[in-house]
Amino acid sequence: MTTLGEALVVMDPVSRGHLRHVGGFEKNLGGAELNVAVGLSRLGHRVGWAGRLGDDEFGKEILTFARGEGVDVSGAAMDTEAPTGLYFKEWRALGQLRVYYYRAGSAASRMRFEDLDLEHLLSGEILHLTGITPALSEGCHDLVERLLSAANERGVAVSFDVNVRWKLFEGRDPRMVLGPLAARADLVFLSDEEAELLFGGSDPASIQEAMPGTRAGTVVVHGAAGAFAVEEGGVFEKASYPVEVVDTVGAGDAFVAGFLSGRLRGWNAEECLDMANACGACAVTVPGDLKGLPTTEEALALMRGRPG
Ligand code: KDG
Repeated sequence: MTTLGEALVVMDPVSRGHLRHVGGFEKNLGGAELNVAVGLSRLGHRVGWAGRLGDDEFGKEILTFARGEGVDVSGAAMDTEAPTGLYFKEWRALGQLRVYYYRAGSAASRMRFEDLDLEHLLSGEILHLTGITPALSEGCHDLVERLLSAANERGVAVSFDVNVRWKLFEGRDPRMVLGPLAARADLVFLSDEEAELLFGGSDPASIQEAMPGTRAGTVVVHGAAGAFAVEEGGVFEKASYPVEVVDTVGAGDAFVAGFLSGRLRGWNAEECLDMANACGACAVTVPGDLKGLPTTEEALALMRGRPG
């Protein structure tokens, strides 16, 4: 399976409070699609990540890290004229999270459909994309549209995590950009808020009503309490695993990795949801966007009631 998107350096503050009062940062890595790729690799799958990185220290760090995690990065391009993007997290009072992006004009925002190695990207059973990429630039929006068409034509299943990043949509309506893209994916992941935005409701009945207007065979809505999947065969629900929450950023990507892992193993929707919840639960117990992504053994231990 393959994925494409922007990988970022993540600056995690060493203390809570406004960033102007924070004395230092821990440098980590993230980017929704990279998180999913690393998650799938840890779960034992062959996965390729494609993207564009600055030909700088951070870009080299991301490549080295992804390779070390067993992710195929042969679809990654290096840009000598634009930097690798980064973002800072800020944990305000009461655990409220803010993010500050330094990714405008990044190497990834300069990705173009014409530069893609389509054979490589469409070589797997599933291509995973997110709503972050089309928000990066007009060129990236065009890339996602054309990549979706190519995957649809070739019969490669597209997984699409809506992942609305409001800050990237200033002055634009995310519904206009993300709605038509999500409608062309075979498997769609949404939070409650995103389901309200694109499907007009976050309950199974609203999803069931909206689904015939889309290509999706499976729509998954996930939140802190649990998740449900809507398919032709019905609605399947699974509650979350209760764990000590340390950092929720990246939990959605861990969930997606778990669900896709189930799919690649040929599991049914309930089993996929269970794996997804277990991966999400593991991820939130460790600080950082992708450090807590579990191995298969760790996820299965939680699912079998034996956290290891
Ligand atoms: O889902 C986690 C991601 O949001 C994070 O790793 C960074 O991709 C990112 C983004 O655009 O916010």
